[in-house]
Amino acid sequence: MMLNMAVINLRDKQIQCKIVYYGPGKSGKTSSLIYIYNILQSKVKSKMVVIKTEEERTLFFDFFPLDLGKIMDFDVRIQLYTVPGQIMYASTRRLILKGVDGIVFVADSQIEKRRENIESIKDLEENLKSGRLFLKDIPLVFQYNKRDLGKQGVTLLSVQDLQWDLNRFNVPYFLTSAVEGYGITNALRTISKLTIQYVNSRFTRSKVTREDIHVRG
Ligand SMILES: Nc1nc2c(ncn2[C@@H]2O[C@H](COP(=O)(O)OP(=O)(O)O)[C@@H](O)[C@H]2O)c(=O)[nH]1
Ligand SMILES: [Mg+2]
Repeated sequence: MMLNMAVINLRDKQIQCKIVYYGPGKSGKTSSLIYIYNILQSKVKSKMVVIKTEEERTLFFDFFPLDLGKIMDFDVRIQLYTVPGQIMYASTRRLILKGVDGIVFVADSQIEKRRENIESIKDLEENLKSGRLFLKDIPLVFQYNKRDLGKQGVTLLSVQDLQWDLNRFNVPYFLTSAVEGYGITNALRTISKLTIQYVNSRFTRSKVTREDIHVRG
């Protein structure tokens, strides 16, 4: 059996976990990652890689969450990815979800984005299913983003509406602004903890054999 999960690097004694920022186009996924990249600087291991398409920036980088503990005896390295939201990039979204260990769903709080948020969470579930994964099994948190727009007179979805529409499994949610920079680190910290627990329990519960591990190095 191939475990569809974290990569172990035996030489460096690292386990690499993958967290994907998912959501509709323009909800603030890239902005959230850029914000995180800037505040994490000292812990960031790699350069940010930007995959620029005509309309969107998709990117990833990794960092060491040094204060969140180890998995077994291994150092944890977390990779953060965003997906492109546009319809034309459906295959890219599926690809980026391969081997996902945790998800931050970035919803756009603007009232006119209600349908797009709902469609995006359905799209997420379907894309996971095509990789034989189920949303209920994977660590997940929500960012209800762009809360700052309320001050500018933009009508926002209420937390209740967002919860009702999106958060079927009642996982943690955070009111965030990628522009003003609040809520985002809390969301990251929570998903990092949940992801480390999840990877840990999967490694310790299953009898891991060599084929289960994508050995690098
Ligand atoms: N007011 C406000 N604008 C935001 C926020 N997050 C992102 N944006 C803006 O929304 C647009 C799309 O953001 P981007 O991060 O590229 O969205 P992505 O498609 O989900 O990656 C950009 O113009 C951002 O500046 C937020 O929290 N508040
Ligand atoms: Mg983007």
